[in-house]
Amino acid sequence: MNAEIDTDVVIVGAGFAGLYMLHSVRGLGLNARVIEAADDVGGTWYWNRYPGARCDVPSMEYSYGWDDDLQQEWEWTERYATQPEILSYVEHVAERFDLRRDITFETRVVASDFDETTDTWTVSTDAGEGIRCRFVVLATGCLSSANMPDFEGRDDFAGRSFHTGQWPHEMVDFSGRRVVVIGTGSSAIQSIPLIAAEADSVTVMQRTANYAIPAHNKPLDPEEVAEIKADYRNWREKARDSTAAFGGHRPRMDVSAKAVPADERQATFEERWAYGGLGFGGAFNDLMLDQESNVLAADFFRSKVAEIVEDSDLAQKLSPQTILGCKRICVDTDYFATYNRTNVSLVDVSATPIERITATGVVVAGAEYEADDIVYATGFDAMTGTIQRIDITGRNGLSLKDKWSAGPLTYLGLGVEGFPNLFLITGPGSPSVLTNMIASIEQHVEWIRDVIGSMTEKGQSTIEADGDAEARWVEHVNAVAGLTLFNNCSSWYLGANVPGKPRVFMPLPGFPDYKVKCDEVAAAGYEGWVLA
Ligand code: FAD
Ligand code: N01
Repeated sequence: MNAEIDTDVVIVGAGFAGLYMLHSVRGLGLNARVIEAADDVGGTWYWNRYPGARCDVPSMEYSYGWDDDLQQEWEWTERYATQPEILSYVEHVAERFDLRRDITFETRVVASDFDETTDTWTVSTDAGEGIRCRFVVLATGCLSSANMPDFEGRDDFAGRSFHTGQWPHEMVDFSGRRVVVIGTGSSAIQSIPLIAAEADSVTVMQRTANYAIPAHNKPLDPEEVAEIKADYRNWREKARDSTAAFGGHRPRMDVSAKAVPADERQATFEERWAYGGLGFGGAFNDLMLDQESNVLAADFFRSKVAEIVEDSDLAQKLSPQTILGCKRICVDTDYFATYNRTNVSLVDVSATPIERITATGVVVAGAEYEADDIVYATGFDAMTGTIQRIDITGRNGLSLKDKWSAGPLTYLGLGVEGFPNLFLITGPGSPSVLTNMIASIEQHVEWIRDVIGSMTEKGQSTIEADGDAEARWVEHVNAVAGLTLFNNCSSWYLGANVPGKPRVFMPLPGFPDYKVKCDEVAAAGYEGWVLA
């Protein structure tokens, strides 16, 4: 059965997930090779260098918790770290744990084929290499394939074009330029205020108005940091007990928005708004479960937009009418106030979509908006897009693309029937993008590490999701999503941002229950998995 292998594990991707996976595999005494398309580590934080890019999960939480010396020694400077600071943290980790020696950069994995006669995978790269291994771990990221709308004439544009997720490494100077920004998601909301402060003019093309809560970003208070570091491990544990695996020290109010008097409700929303950040969504326990409660929060939000934006027509256009939180809530610094500037204007492209791009601008409803630069803040082919760009063939010639043609099917978001020894980190069917992703990544890496360790100890050669367990899991994920309001908008969680993509709610709400389930599965001898 055993064939010659080049390495025990091939890990695809060198972001937070791939790096911790590599370190963990080494800890088992096994070999691993990481293949990374970029020329260095960092993943998201390598690619997304647009102005204003920063995390919206507080830095003290948006960082690894698996090495106490690391978390004690690293000093974050702000409540929400900037992209350069997060990237230098990831680079520090790579250096500190000597990770780069097992990473092949500037190389893309294009295919992976399972050989049933030897129970091995051959991972093929665009450099023409075929790497034979026992296990493959896809640490390819949920938001790592840019969604570039196929506008007619896109390539005719004579100015500069940028996608926020593929931003150049050198500084981009917008001074004196007329800039069109397409999109109003998190990337746009972070970058628009900074671009507007520099550019001659900014024209924002908005298809759907969005919810953004003020960040109230600030330097970290050394006393607060010391307090957290004095008990960092427990502090992180507490965070992992909350729905989104962060903010555990400021939990969701355990009461319905409808159950409290209006003045109390208003005070709670005000307090959450003043504190800032994603915790606004946890003001009450039913904002994502009950439409009426959601409207109460959305009305409060719209009143804030009306307070900030001086032009009432503009405030109206910028006020979302969708379910709050149905698309990922954004966290901003001066986003709405930026529309009070005289050099910023908004074009509504919901009823009249962008018609085409010309050499000199963007055409909407027959009018051309002239531009020197176009910024595509149009998001990602999320969660499945990057995986589906690799030709993965499992047992009996089964291709993952075919298996997922109507939407992703997984067991626990960690594995897929027909694809033995192939693991996904933060795969569809797991909480992933609904959480502090570092927490989700660590939970997955540790689960995968433990199962590989256990198999190696017992001399087992394959693990594969059982078909019935997978079917039941997919049903469970759909049922949980069905209890929420998440299905009520055109979000990337549903694949709705990419034309032709199947509409299936991909992540699973609720980190703590999920984590318990994964632990129970492992404790029961990997229930729902077939080990051979
Ligand atoms: P990634 O960081 O995406 O890394 C995947 C790597 O795999 C990439 O480097 C890619 O080049 C490589 N790769 C993919 N396919 C191949 C292939 N075929 N061959 C070779 N290499 C390949 N999450 C939060 O929880 N909080 C936040 O505040 C937050 N902010 C974000 C801000 C931005 C701008 C974006 C885009 C995302 C943000 N996220 C945030 C989500 C973020 O993606 C995760 O937190 C985390 O960084 C993901 O790490 P990862 O290692 O799983 O994936
Ligand atoms: O992408 P998005 P993003 N014509 O998909 C519009 C994380 N992140 O890069 O809403 C016109 O959210 C699209 O319109 P609509 C975070 O998880 C975090 O901003 O589909 N417009 C939307 O407005 C986030 O959710 C941070 O109608 C088109 C925008 O483009 C995820 O990454 C920062 C269009 C895309 O928004 C993705 O965020 C950045 C078209 N054809 C990212 N196609 C933090 O703050 C798309 N759009 C931590």
